[in-house]
Amino acid sequence: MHWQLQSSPQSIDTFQALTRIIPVSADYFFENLRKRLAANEGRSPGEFEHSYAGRWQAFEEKALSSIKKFLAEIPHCEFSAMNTILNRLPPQSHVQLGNSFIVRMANFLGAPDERNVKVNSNRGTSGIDGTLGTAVGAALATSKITTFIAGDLAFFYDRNALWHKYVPPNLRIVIINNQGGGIFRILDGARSLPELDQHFEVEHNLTAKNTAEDHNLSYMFCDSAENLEACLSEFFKPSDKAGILEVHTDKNVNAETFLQFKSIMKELK
Ligand SMILES: Cc1ncc(C[n+]2csc(CCOP(=O)(O)OP(=O)(O)O)c2C)c(N)n1
Repeated sequence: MHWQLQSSPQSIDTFQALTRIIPVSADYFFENLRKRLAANEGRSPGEFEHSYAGRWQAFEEKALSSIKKFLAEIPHCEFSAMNTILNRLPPQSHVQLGNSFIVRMANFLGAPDERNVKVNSNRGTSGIDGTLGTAVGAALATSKITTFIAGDLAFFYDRNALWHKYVPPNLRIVIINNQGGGIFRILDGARSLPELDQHFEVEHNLTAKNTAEDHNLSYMFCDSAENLEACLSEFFKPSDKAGILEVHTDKNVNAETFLQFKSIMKELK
């Protein structure tokens, strides 16, 4: 069964598996579910809350400490770079995530709560098109630093979004450049196909340097953890123009590191 809790009656059935829409808020639903389940078993609602939330939190802590240990041991790669970037985002700033592996990494790692960062994304049906255009619009609608984080293909697909006179100075673009569609090197199925390099990953050697020059944006390049730290100290400073930070990573190291991460997470179960 797949129940959806939502106040609007409109059906959004992403996975084509919806069996019921319950038109109430999640808070209302869970509060009442807990009371009723407790009453059925002759227990107090507090007891229910305690055992479930406690188990969840214990598991969360276990996962967080494994992720922390893993991040401390891995070489420079997209996972470590993403973690560094998320942890250096200016407090109260806005983030716009590109699709493909970027949004998945952000989902695994999370932005630190204490930074109170607002995270947006065109998740939709995972299109890598149009995300830079959305980020430019989002940055125009606020004076806060708005950081767009995307893979190289998503960035290059949509670089014409910078071709006008209104690119705002609060926009920061981080490109994690693994020279192609890196996600296909880690997806089961695609990664073992003979067409992987040429037709899925579509390797290239572009950098964003010329695009930055074309549109008068500042440009930084880094390819190590040390460079990245140094660049980030400058990158988020207020400036009179938008900027691009390009982070190069090695596709094979990325794939190995992610598979290692996956096996660590599986062992947690
Ligand atoms: C408009 C569009 N075309 C094609 C795809 C298929 N696709 C999914 S991920 C991906 C590669 C994305 O590469 P990149 O943005 O560099 O991110 P990475 O996979 O390296 O994280 C492609 C082409 C898509 N999702 N959307």
